[in-house]
Amino acid sequence: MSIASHLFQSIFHPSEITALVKYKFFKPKATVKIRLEQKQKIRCYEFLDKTSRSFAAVIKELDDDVRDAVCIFYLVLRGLDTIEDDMSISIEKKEPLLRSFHEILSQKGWTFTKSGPLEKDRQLLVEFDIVIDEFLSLRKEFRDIIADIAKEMGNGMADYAKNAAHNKYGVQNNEEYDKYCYYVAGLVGVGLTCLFAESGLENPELVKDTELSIHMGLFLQKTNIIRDYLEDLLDGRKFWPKEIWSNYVEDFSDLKESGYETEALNCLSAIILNALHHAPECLNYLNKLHNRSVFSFCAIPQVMAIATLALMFRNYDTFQKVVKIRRGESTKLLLKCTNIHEVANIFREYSRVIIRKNDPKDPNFMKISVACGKIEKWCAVNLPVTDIYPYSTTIKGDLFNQETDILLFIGFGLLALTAYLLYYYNWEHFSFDELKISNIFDA
Ligand code: D61
Ligand code: MG
Repeated sequence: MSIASHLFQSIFHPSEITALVKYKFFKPKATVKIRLEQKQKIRCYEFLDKTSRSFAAVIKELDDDVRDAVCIFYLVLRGLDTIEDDMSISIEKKEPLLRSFHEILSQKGWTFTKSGPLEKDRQLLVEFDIVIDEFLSLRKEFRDIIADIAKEMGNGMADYAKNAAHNKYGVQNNEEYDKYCYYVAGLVGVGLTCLFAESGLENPELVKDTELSIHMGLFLQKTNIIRDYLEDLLDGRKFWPKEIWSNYVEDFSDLKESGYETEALNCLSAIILNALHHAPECLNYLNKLHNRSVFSFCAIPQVMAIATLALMFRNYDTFQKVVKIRRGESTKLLLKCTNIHEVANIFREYSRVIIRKNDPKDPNFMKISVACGKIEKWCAVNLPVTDIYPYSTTIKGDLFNQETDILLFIGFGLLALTAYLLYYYNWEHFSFDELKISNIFDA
């Protein structure tokens, strides 16, 4: 989508328009300086852009000391996940590949060309020898952290992949749900904390608090799992635990069927409630960080996750398509993620969005109030009094506060631009073909 359509989506949210303009034209972009002869490293950063749009941006903003290690960590695990996700690879081939992936990392020249043709990241494995070379050029401490996580994750993924019941019936109970999320995302949090500590950017004490690192991953992964209900179901995967959905429907696929709207929305509340329990612990983790670049790197995905949960909450679209926050909204959040006060305020504002949408007829009404109350409490205990507003001022109702100024500013700006264009193009010879809105913004 072009910037013009992102601006259009935010037409009734002037602060988002300001954020989009600020981000596009005024924010200095991260420049990863790589010497031209370091062709393999350049290729790795190209892969990072190709395989992850959301994580690529935050990884590139990290300080030099840790950026390459995190980039390679990402590509290694994306490679592993591409094998895990590929339904065209038989379990006989998949299991040993997943279990030995940490050893493959030191086999120079190893590539994998047998991914299914539709696998979106298959090229990464086709050129995996490049990732291996870059992995081997990292210092030993970083290599050990990455290999240890790949070993545990690969074995965890293999256990699930060969579990026939898991493949047929999906995740059964909440314990299994947490365990699966631990392998695929909690461990990423653990590995990242080790990389930050090893690079000297963060306090090594953080490594000891493994549970906090795990919560960071679980909050992100569970948000993805909730959001991807339909996509995963169509691919034959069921990550929502049966312990939750069986309270509402007989069959997991009923959630999307007409006639089950109330059950679906109540079930959605239950699974969002489960994810919300991680939120205060994520704030605890973020509160312990010192380095500015590490902080933004960790906080941005978390803030996007709580915004996505708030958008999905009691929103039936979740069962019909992939619900996404507007680009303007995500850009606004991204620009705000500079310190714990801003981030905690964002968490609190979205928890208030959830509270506003909460329905007394929902069986989880009380539990949701309590979970949101815990976020409020975190803020009350940890933020200075000056940060506590009685009511949200920046997310809802934004047309009637300080943002009216911004709206006026943009209105006048557009008026001035139109006047200038009319003058420039000479009104008498004016032809609409020459004025392509998208070109103006893309320039
Ligand atoms: C701080 C900052 C970022 C964090 C964090 C703490 C803790 C955990 C995570 C990021 C990981 C969150 C994963 C959420 C997205 N889920 C997936 O990508 C699923 O695959 C999981 C296995 C591969 C993990 C790859 C990964 C992801 C993010 C990273 C990273 C590695 C390394 C460094 C930084 C961020 C999902 O993938 C679907 C897909 O193909 O897109 C799946 O298969 O379930
Ligand atoms: Mg996967």
